[in-house]
Amino acid sequence: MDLPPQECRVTRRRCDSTASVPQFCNSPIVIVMVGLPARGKTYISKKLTRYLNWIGVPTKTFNVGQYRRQAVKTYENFEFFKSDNEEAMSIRKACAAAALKDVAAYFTQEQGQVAVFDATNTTRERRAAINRFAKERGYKVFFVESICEDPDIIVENVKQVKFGSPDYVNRSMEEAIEDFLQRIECYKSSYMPIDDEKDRKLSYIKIYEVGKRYLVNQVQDHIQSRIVYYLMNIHVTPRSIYLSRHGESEFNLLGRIGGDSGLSTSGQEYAVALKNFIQSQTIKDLKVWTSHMKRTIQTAQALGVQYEQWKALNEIDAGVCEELTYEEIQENFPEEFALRDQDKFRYRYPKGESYEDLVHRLEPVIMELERQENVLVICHQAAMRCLLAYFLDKPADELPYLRCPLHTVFKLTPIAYGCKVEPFYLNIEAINTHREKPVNVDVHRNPDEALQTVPDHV
Ligand code: BKE
Ligand code: F6P
Repeated sequence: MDLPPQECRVTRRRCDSTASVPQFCNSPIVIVMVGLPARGKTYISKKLTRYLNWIGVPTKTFNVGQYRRQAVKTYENFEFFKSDNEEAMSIRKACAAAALKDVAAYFTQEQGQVAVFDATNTTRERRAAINRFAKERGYKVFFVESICEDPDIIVENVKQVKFGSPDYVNRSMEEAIEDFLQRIECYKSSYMPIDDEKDRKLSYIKIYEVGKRYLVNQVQDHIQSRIVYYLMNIHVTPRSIYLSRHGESEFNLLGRIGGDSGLSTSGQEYAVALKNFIQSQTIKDLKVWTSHMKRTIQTAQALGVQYEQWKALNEIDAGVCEELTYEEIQENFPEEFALRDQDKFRYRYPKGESYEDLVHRLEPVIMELERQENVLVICHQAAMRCLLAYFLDKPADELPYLRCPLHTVFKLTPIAYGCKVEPFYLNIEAINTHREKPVNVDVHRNPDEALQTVPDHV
């Protein structure tokens, strides 16, 4: 049987295929979570999804628990999860099937590339069914199993995330813990961990005790290798990450972008204010990172502690527009100026960089931030927007417009599945360098509109 050549995802080149299942040049991947309840499956799913989206791989999590809460509006107690509860069992099966159907729609209709199937998937039958579903459609499957027996970690999980779940509204913490521990028991009799021998053909990573040990098997491609690397670098030790731009620079005062100027008088005052702020926070083993640019190094020097310079943290390279004001760019390069407003994330300055380039340059910084504990990163407007977008899960179209005013520290603290963000304006006046997305991007019709800005602190 002759089938038409399949269109290649991503590159859009065409490649030949004669098989009866779709043969993508770049097959979609289903990441299948495996493990008892309260083993961090949702945590890993959400975090991995956020990372993959940030590096430009369209990814979505499908949490079967959410489908179950849609199907059964009020959760009574753990008895729903008993293996002999046939009615509940058929509802749970239907929910898993509905979620899988949505996975397929995500790949075919929404250009998704990775789907994270977040459910317990603790039986070999269930995993085999998912595998069949995927193989029939030409998807690759990668299992991520979390194995953890530490009772303190499990109770802490219930306290941090399960207690706040819709299942336990109007229940006390004690009731929630009690019920959830019994819920875990319901799964134990049928749980078949991924087996070294029986499952030797599957692609998987088994994570033991929140990352103390790993077992990796049959990694099939680049993305799976990135996933494994990422999962081997994350940790759950409490910590905070502080993000700040350098103090106001001489070029900021002149409205010029890029360059390598030093701090203005007000910028130097900020460096001192930052030192006092950091001291007031009493942070254990704080590491300080800067870029290779004078303005971040001068800001760090005022702190009087060791710092590490990262070239990857340098500001976006504006190429031929370096050292110009926005007005001068609009005058000298009107087409370029208009193009940037049309797609600020993908727009690349001639002989310079785009925000997309910047995200790729910053990926090793993010990976190392995942490995570290308390870190203060002193960087630049565009670089800070990219880092912030990772932590706050902001999409590419919002990223270049995130507000990162001068003289303001953002304190990021992981909580539950996300990240708490607290901005601290250190009360040293500074120029506003934020340029709004113009309401009307057709700059030829109304050239002034593209230059409108609003102050940061209103
Ligand atoms: C690196 N993790 O691999 C990891 N494990 O509650 C494996 N119980 C597992 C985890 C993290 C990294 C994350 C959580 C968790 C867990 C066992 C857990 C977790 C952390 C915060 C909120 C909810 C779950
Ligand atoms: O104006 C300060 C600055 O850091 C410039 O060096 C850089 O080109 C610019 O901000 C990035 O912001 P935007 O992408 O909004 O132009």
